[in-house]
Amino acid sequence: MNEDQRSLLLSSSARFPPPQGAKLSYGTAGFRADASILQSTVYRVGILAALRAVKTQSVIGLMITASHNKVSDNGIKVADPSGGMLSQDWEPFADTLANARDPQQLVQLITEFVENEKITLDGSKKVEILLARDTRPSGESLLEAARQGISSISGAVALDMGILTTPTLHWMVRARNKGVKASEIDYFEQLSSSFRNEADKLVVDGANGVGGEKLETLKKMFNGLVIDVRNSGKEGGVLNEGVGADYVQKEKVAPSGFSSQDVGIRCCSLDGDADRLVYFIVPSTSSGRIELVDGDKILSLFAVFIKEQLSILKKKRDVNVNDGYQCCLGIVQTAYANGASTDYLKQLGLEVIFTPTGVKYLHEKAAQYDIGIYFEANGHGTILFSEQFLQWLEAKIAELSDVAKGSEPHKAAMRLLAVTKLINQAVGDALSGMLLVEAILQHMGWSIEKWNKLYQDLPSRQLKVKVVDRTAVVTANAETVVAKPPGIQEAINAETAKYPRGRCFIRPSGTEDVIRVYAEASTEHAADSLASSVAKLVDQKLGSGT
Ligand code: NG1
Ligand code: ZN
Repeated sequence: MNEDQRSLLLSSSARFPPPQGAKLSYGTAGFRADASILQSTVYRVGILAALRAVKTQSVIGLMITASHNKVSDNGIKVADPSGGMLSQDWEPFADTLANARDPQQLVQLITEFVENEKITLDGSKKVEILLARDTRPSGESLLEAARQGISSISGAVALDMGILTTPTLHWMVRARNKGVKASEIDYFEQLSSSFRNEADKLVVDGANGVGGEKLETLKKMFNGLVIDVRNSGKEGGVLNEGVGADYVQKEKVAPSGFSSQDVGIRCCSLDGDADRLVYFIVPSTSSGRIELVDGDKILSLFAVFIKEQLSILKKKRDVNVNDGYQCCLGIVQTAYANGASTDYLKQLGLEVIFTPTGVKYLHEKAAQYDIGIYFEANGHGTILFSEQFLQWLEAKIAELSDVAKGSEPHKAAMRLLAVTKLINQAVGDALSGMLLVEAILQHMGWSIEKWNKLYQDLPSRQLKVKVVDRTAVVTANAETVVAKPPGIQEAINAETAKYPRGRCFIRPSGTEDVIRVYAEASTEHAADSLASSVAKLVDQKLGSGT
């Protein structure tokens, strides 16, 4: 590192002292904390993003958001050149950088890292970092901190994309690196042009965040589907408070702004940065619980649809389309997937794989298939198509358009092509996922009730427990068992064995300072009781005793 670069870093970092006594970690989805302590972290992630851009000689993205968390929180995550999450082998560097004590140590760490990674910092090549933020009030000043981090690396240029949904930023990074049109309007056009729907109605809870606002623009770009956006943030409600996908999924109640007048209408909720989506059915009485149609059911709907199109394509009826190509379809879930969904998918003959929580793991796994469908129960997920599959599909369409235009296999191939265009290939995206759900329901002629009856969820309950040190809990087997501290897993097993169809696991959250407890059993009462007895157990063994 030359002297100019060194002094640039020393002087800028002196303006961003780290918070005292806070240990920061990149976690499940980037850094997250109370916005008031994030300036230094965000500045440092700006540096990291610039280094990543120089290393890969590609466009990198930085998103400032705390997703479904409360409005006073914020966070930052990095989008890699593919549009996916930051490569996991750079996460340890993100952690050490964020926790560096002072400018000298920070520069020392960067010097060592660039040497190891063989990154040349002479500013000879310009690299771009796209910056965006959600609607949180702290976003603007944090974005400025990120910009200052970026400009501390010579040759790195920050481009402010303004307020965007998280998936839009990821999509833009991917598009820019592919050299195709990459503005927000291009994103809206890609979604709207691949979407067909006849007159129908959908009510969307925008979580008082960026998604509702963007949907108002997007919905003007297509005909047919009538979308009523509630909680768009303009009515004065607070982000994620009593609204949004996380609230609806965890509490299993209707978000504010919904009432018994919405009975019989399809409703869905986005989260604060519009990368999660859940549907729900409003109960006819005000005290009743909603019928939740969660990420697992969205996944199941997508899986059924894709499987059907593939099997139409394989049939030899109208034309010989069976060229021996075996499309490998994989379904990726986490331990939070409702047991009934996994049973259902397996019973369809599908291959179901589990990864730890966090879309970075699910995405990575799904990318190993020709078609990989992944979803977290909370509604974060997408469908990935391999290059090989896309080439095969295009060749198939060309062939069928010649010899069997308008045949069932031709139509099935065209439907699959439309899905590849509509669904976000970079990351889970509530807006594109929602349009795909709408298109599939229309194609199948299904109501939300019919869709919801694909299988019946097992009752489940999620709780969180504050502990002294959440890192004391180490899990194994895709987070389904506790490896450390000793004795806890045995105690969980003993509790679980008391309940028919009981299943229970605990894990440290990657985004909050808590241990999460998940329990499932044959009745609501049993799921509640299993969750609370395990939560008590965790509190006894690991809590502060207060
Ligand atoms: P943590 O806090 O690690 O459980 C939560 C979600 C994840 C994922 C991340 C990122 C649950 C149980 N966990 O992670 O699935 O969405 O936030 O937003 O919903
Ligand atoms: Zn989110």
